[in-house]
Amino acid sequence: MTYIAKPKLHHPTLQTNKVGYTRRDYEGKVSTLCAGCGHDSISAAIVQAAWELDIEPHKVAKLSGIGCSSKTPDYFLGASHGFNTVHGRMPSVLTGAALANRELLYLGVSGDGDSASIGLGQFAHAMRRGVRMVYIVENNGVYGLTKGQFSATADKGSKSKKGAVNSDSPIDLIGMALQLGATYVARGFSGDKAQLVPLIKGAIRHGGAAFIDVISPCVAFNNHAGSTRSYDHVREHNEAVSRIDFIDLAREITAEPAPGQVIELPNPDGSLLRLRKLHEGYDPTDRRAAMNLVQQLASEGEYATGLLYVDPHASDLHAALNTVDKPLNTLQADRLCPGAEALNRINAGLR
Ligand SMILES: Cc1ncc(C[n+]2csc(CCOP(=O)(O)OP(=O)(O)O)c2C)c(N)n1
Ligand code: SF4
Ligand SMILES: [Mg+2]
Repeated sequence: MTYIAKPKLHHPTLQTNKVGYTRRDYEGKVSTLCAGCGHDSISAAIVQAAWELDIEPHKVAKLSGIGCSSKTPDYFLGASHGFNTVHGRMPSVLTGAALANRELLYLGVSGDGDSASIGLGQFAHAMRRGVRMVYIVENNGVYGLTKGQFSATADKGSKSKKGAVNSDSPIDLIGMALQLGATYVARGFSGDKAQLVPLIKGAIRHGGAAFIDVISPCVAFNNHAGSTRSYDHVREHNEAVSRIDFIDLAREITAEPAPGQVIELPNPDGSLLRLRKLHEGYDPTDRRAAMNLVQQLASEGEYATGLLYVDPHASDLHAALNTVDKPLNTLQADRLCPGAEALNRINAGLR
């Protein structure tokens, strides 16, 4: 409950990370979501990833839309910047913020209703423009906040809690992100934290648009037999294509996994993604192969999870627009005003 304040006192022996924070410093308010909601597990994974990566909380901006999922930024990274936008509009507000200040880490949190219905256009343009962000959709197949209507990602033929059958074809945000040019595309499951934390860490260190679709069961409205987003169904149909290890800059690489089944991909900052391939011959740097595999597994009723595609040389919107290398609010008059001579030249060029 948000009115219950978390105790501020920490045990003096709590472990701190390299920037001096304990894991608790990355938490937010007490969650108001239903007990057992998958979204709370995703918040916990974000807390874990940010703490382990030694991210300074004041250097993060978390933005969301409207929905139970979009409420979650209140429950993690309490000392970070936050903005709760209008339903489906997180990507455009985030794009503006990211262009104004390129030094923050941008976390966009959304729901399947927020991103696959009202915000579908916004989602598409953020992906195709390569806005550098971690875009997480907490995908439960329903509009949880408005009491369980099917969302646009609900599978055709799946049943609502009251027994209604969904007659519409689902939108697969993973397939769309791949097609639209996202450079880091992953799917996780809120019930598999061991897989989700490294997926989030890899996305944080990625140099472009990173999209993670996290299947996150809604225990209130979509956790029954006949639902394809229930904990039981997802556990039975979860097909991991890879196991990902995230190796930070200074971490020593210890046990060597078997060669042939391992791919090592460097991030722009020198940290490393190490993927154990679980699918024979699968190449996570081949966009078309990723699209084929995702579709093939979907036609068999399986969810492909893990890091599905990554472009280790991704660039972002700032590079495409050749923007200034400093946050706009730090620019002084000498950089903001080019002077009369330069203005005259520009004006002359437009005549
Ligand atoms: C412009 C607008 N239209 C509709 C709504 C009503 N509404 C609130 S949340 C929501 C859907 C939320 O679903 P999702 O994004 O999947 O989040 P969840 O609650 O399932 O996590 C809707 C339709 C709204 N708040 N604003
Ligand atoms: S209604 Fe569903 S999505 Fe919303 S908090 Fe409850 S379990 Fe989670
Ligand atoms: Mg939803």
